Order: sequence, then structure tokens, then C-alpha cells
Amino acid sequence: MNEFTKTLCPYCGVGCGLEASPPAQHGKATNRDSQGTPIWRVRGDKSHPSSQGMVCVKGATISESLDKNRLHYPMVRNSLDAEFRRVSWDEALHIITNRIQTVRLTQGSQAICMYGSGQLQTEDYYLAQKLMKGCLGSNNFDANSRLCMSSAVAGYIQSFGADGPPCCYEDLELTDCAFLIGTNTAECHPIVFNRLAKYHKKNRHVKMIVVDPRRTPTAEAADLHLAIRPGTDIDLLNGIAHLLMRENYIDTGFIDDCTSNFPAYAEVIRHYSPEVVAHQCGISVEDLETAAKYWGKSKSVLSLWSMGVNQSAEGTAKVRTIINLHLLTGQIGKPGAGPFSLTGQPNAMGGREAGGLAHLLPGYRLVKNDQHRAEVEDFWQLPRGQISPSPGLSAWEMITGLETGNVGLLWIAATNPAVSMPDLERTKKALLKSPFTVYQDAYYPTETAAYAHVLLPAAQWGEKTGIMTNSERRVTLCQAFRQPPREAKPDWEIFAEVGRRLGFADKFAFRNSAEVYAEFVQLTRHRPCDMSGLSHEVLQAQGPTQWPHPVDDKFRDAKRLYTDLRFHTPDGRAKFAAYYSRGLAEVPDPNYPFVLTTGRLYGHWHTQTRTGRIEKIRQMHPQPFLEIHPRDAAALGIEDDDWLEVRSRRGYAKFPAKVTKAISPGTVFVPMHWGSLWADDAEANALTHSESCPDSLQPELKACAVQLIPISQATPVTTSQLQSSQR
Ligand SMILES: Nc1nc2c(c(=O)[nH]1)N[C@H]1C(S)=C(S)[C@@H](COP(=O)(O)OP(=O)(O)OC[C@H]3O[C@@H](n4cnc5c(=O)[nH]c(N)nc54)[C@H](O)[C@@H]3O)O[C@H]1N2
Ligand SMILES: Nc1nc2c(c(=O)[nH]1)N[C@H]1C(S)=C(S)[C@@H](COP(=O)(O)OP(=O)(O)OC[C@H]3O[C@@H](n4cnc5c(=O)[nH]c(N)nc54)[C@H](O)[C@@H]3O)O[C@H]1N2
Ligand code: SF4
Ligand SMILES: [Mo]
Repeated sequence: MNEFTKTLCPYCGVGCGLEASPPAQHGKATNRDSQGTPIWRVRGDKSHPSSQGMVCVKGATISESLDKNRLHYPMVRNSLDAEFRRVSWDEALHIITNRIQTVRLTQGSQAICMYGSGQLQTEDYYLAQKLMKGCLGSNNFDANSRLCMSSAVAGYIQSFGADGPPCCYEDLELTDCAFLIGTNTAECHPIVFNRLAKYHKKNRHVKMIVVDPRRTPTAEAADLHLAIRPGTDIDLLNGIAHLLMRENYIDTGFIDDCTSNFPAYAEVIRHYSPEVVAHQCGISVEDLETAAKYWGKSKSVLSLWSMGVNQSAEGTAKVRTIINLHLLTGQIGKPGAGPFSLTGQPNAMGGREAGGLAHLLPGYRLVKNDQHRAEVEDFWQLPRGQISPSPGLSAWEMITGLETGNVGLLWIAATNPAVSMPDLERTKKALLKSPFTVYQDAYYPTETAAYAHVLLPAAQWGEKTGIMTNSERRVTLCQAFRQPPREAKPDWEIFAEVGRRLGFADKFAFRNSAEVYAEFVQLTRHRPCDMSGLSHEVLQAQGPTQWPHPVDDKFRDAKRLYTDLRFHTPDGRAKFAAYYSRGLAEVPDPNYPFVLTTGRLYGHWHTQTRTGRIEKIRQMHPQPFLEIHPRDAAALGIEDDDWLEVRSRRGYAKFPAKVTKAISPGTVFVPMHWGSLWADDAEANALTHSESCPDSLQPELKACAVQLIPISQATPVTTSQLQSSQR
């Protein structure tokens, strides 16, 4: 047998193939971490088509985190100020099922909530939907994808009639123009970026445009960096459209035959003349014209985006405005072209397929659609009407539901909301009010454990076999290669056991995750994400495979969607959206004169539950910081490493300054990675607000208004001081 087990990196949505082998190999030197402890050997899988053997520092060091600070046993306590005591699984599940029954009787199923994550595997996600939306009749399953990809999901559904990124990674090496907006691909999707950057370097005709208020490592590599003011993306995109129309770079044949709603869009675009747009975005007219020229003259254009677009109070509108440009120029359904959202988490795509948001059902179905509900009810052999016709609570609505007492039970799995939710002081207060919180995680402690009544130890990556789908719709079987520590169990097994104990034994009679997956794929049959031809066995035999992959049509080319230029809308046409820009939800004012933006660093993963325990990565990013432009720093009278207090209307934090021209004047940046366990008062989300996009309900985590106070000084800086410094 091969000594290496094939799997997928459990960090970002690039989905790089990995191979793992045990620490002590006969006749070979043992790998050790910095403390000398033997660790699993992990290397890139050369046969994985998405990554071709490449890995970044996170994938390369993953095995160092597997055994540190794990949660080993179920633990319970009666109140949040009591100590946890260790209990058996039987006792913990008994307490949980009792509580579920009590809440059902006293408040109804609608008071039961589960908050999951794009780091669950597809089987975990699927059984959580079956339990919550099916058996319990509560659509209150939401995931941290609400904070991440939900604007992309809403944008695709509205423009194309269905979710699903239409492109593939090969397009990175086939395009004539890569348009990267609101994405720091070099740090956050490093292997996607490697593929693109290598090709860009070799092919001089290929253009790379980066739209980001910061000069990130991604922007460094671009032919054109548009450092727009935060929140002016729609202005920019409409401005590019204006020029494309004026210079007649548009594809009228495609518009006529394959789209709808063009006149309304054209009417909006009229108002976005280059001068107005350049002023609004804070860029030059020449740069705007260059962007339009690169787009217009290229045979193929690929746009890539992530959180700078999605995490916005107009996130869905931004996504649709990107798609508009592709429709205007016929840049979709062919090699090297299309709108391509870069998925954040390793299996957020699988979550979407399994229906893992409060408005979705498995197989790219919608809670609101009568036929979709009936199909799922029949398949699950539940009575018609069992699934509620209203979307459940979104992540933030669960928090406000705790405030009002409408949430009686909150079950959190594979996410750390006491760091990652917006408006953290409010979030924490709400969590403190929770009558009963179950927290199912692989590690202990995490910040959220402090708000739990019950802790359930989860088996994590490498300890359970399951499926993950990456950004290019490629489905990979991730084989277990080691035992879960002590009493930890796979998430799907926990959900199944609770289902059985609640009286649904026949619906959760799975012996292994392959059986769970086999049931799930049947629900994708004849759906846009058809995977009915896939199974653990098939994936084991043929390797990672892109969907659609129907059982009856195995040889369909699944590289790209919409190659026939027919879409999933009722009329088969892609729909133009007509949006004016609205800008930021919380605009700077004299009291809060700076825009704070938040994001990621190359080495760290989110709330550091793994990467904070890896020495190499800790050295790479030893502490939190705040990026500030030299002009703003001068106005505040501060220099590198001087400390600043940052205040918003909701909270405060403090950081040492990193004075850099990489950020635009008036904007400051802090990383999101430092929760209360990793630094004092350095939580980005102590400052952010919860205003969200009306369509996707995704909060605007990318911008809020703040004031900056040098720690030695007492008074905040006002706009007039700022402006005098910028003159
Ligand atoms: N190293 C690392 N990689 C990761 C992760 C991680 O934690 N660490 N997490 C993964 C996950 S879940 C996700 S969602 C992705 C996120 O991947 P990215 O979206 O690439 O990462 P972010 O740093 O959150 O934000 C990207 C950029 O948006 C810019 N931005 C802010 N405001 C605006 C705006 O108004 N307009 C535009 N155009 N840009 C703006 C920021 O300056 C920032 O550089 O990364 C994934 N990969
Ligand atoms: N200010 C600001 N806030 C943000 C963002 C931002 O850009 N700025 N980005 C948002 C986005 S895009 C995201 S995706 C979120 C991420 O935020 P979180 O989801 O809160 O971050 P993670 O640290 O990835 O948390 C994952 C948890 O799952 C656990 N875990 C890992 N594997 C398993 C498993 O197999 N089973 C179980 N049960 N647990 C497991 C880990 O130990 C960890 O505690 O943050 C959001 N918050
Ligand atoms: S690029 Fe993403 S998937 Fe690939 S090794 Fe790095 S973190 Fe893992
Ligand atoms: Mo994300």
C-alpha cells in the first residue's frame, strides 16, 4: 500500500491536494516540529489537477498543529460562570436532546439554531440540513459563509438563475486580462496566484489589473493598480462600462441573444462619465481609461474577486456589477473568461451544494420554492409541509435572536464567532444571554468556548473521511489518515446520533460517511450542481473531479459552465442588473474621520486555532498592527511602532502603527486574526458594524468609521487636522 494518503489542504478554497504519511517511517528520518515532537509528513500532491503539487506555508505546516490544545472529551456546565466537568458522550447527548425537546415544546422549533462553517465536510453539512431543516422543521441553519461568500451566491443566482462559479483554474493560464477586485490573492489564495503570476510573467501581452485600496503583494504584481477609495467599486465598474460602451468594445450579438434587462443597465451607465467616476474613486481618468482599454481589447477577460467585494452592504450589487461587465462584452463560457469568485474556506462550496445557508436546501434549491421543498421532503420521506417555507435566521439574526430571547438553543460547529462576528461587544453580550449553547470544535480553548454550556470534541481534518469542493467546483475525497484524539468524533456522526436519539433512527442509519455522501448526491440529480455520478469509490478511483458530473452523462466537460450560453433563468438569458452605487454604510465624519478596513495575512488562518500554534507562522506575523499612510501618521504625530487607540461607535482596540504608503491616506487596515486569547484589545471586530447587504445579508466587515488616538495623547484627531495634513 502507498505510504501516503491523499487528501486536500483544510485551509483555503484553492483546495490544494496534499499527501500525508505517518511520523516515523521505517528507515527514514522522522519529521519533528520546533519542540522536537514527531509530526506527520505532509507534501503537495503532484497528481491533483488544481494545485499540481504546489502548497503555501499554511498547507506545508499544517501537521504541526494537529495535536496541540485539542478538545478531548465532552464537557458540560450549568451556567457560564461555572467550571466545565467532563462527561461521557452518552450524558452530553442526553443533555442536548433533552434540551432540544424542551425548546421545541416551550418555544417551538424556530427557537433552535445551528451555526456552522465552510470548514465542515459535505457529509457534515448534509446531515445538519437533514436534522435541522427536515426532521426538526427549522431552517435556522446558517454558516460563516454568510460572512464570506453569500453575496457571491446571491449575485450568481440573480444574474444566472443559479449559484456556481462558472470558471476553472486553467482559465488563469488562458486569459488575456486578469481583473482582480477586492482580493489579495497573493496572500489569501496563494496557489491560484502562483499559477496566474507565472503565466503573466511569461506572456507579455497578458494584463493584470488589481482593484484594492491597499497596495497588497497582489497589487505589486499588477500592470495597473487602481487604489480606489473603499466602497467605490460600483462607481469604478460602471465607469469602465461607460467607456466600453463609448469606445464600442461591446458584444451586441451576445447582448441580444443571451441577456435580458440591458436597457435599464445602459440607462444607469449613462451617469458614470470618466470624470465623475475618477473623482468618486480617487483615481486618475487615465488609469480608468487604461482599465477599460485592457478589458475592451482583450480576447478573454477573467475577473477574480473575494472579500473586498462580498463583505459589503452592497455586496450582491457589486457582484452583479462585475458580472454585468462580462455580459456587456460576451466574456463568459469560453476559455480564459468569466466572473470567478474565489471561495474563502476549503468546503464553503460543498456547503452551498448541501444547502448550508438559512435560505437554501440541498442541491442548489431554495427554501422559498414550493417545488424544491416538496422534492426534498419526498426524498427524505417526510410529510409535505414539514420544511418551513420561510428562510431561517441568518448568522447575525441568531445574535439578535439571543438578545430578544427568541433563540432558545444555539449549536455552534467549526467556527469561532467570539472573534469573527461583527460588532463583537454586542455579539459577546448576546452570547452571554444564551439559555443554552453547544459548541462543537476541534480545539480548546478558543474564544467561543467561554460562551458554551456544552463542549463537544470534533475530529478534524485527517481524522475523518469526507468530501470537499474547491473554488473551481472540483470535488476531492479527503481520506482519514490518523485516529481522532481520545473521544473526538466526526461532526456528521454527532449530528446522526442526535437525530437517532430524537426519534429519527431510520433517517440517520448511516454506517459511514460514504453512505451519507451516496444519499446526498441523489439530491443533486438534474440540478445545476449535479454530482449524481460521484461517490467516495468513484472519487477514490478517478481522483478529484469537477461537477457537473451526472450519473447518466459521465463524459460531459465540466471545466466551464455556460459554454452553450444558456443560463438557468426561466428565459435562459443572463440578467443585467441596473445598480447605482450607494457607498459605505458608515461613512467617515468629523468625529470618526478614518475608514478602517480589515483582512488577512499570508501565514495566519482566521482566529489562529491552528496557525497560532505553529512556530514558523508566529515568527512570520508576531503581533497585530495597524497600517497607516505616512501623511496620516505625521498628522497624528506618530511613527512606526507607536501605539494607537482605535475607536468606533461600538468599541475600541489598540495597535502599534505600521507606517506605509501601501495604504491610501484616510484609510487604515488591521488584520482580523487576533482574538482575545492571542492579544489584548486587538480585535478587529470590536470596531466593525453589522450593517449588511439587503439581498445576501452579508455584513460589511470591510469598512467602518473610526477615530485614531495616539496612546500618549488624550484627544482624537478630527477631520480638519487631517485635511490640513493632506493639503
Ligand atoms: N492567509 C490566509 N488565507 C486565507 C484566509 C486566511 O484567514 N488567511 N481565509 C480564507 C477565507 S475564509 C477568505 S474569505 C479569503 C479572503 O480572501 P481576500 O478577500 O483576498 O482577503 P481579505 O484580506 O479579507 O480582503 C481582500 C482585500 O479587500 C480589500 N478591500 C477592502 N475594502 C475594499 C473595497 O471597498 N473595495 C475593494 N475593491 N477592495 C477592498 C482589502 O484591502 C484586502 O486587501 O481568504 C481565504 N484564504
Ligand atoms: N473583521 C473581519 N471579520 C471577519 C472577516 C474579515 O475579513 N474581517 N472575515 C469573515 C470570514 S470571510 C470568515 S470565513 C470568518 C472566519 O471565522 P471563523 O469561522 O470564526 O474562523 P476559524 O478560525 O476558521 O474558525 C474555525 C473553527 O473551527 C474549528 N475546526 C476546524 N476543523 C474542524 C472540524 O472538522 N470540525 C469542527 N467541529 N471544528 C473544526 C477550528 O478549531 C476553529 O475554532 O470570519 C469572518 N469575520
Ligand atoms: S493555497 Fe490554500 S489550499 Fe493551497 S496550500 Fe495554501 S492554504 Fe492550503
Ligand atoms: Mo471566508
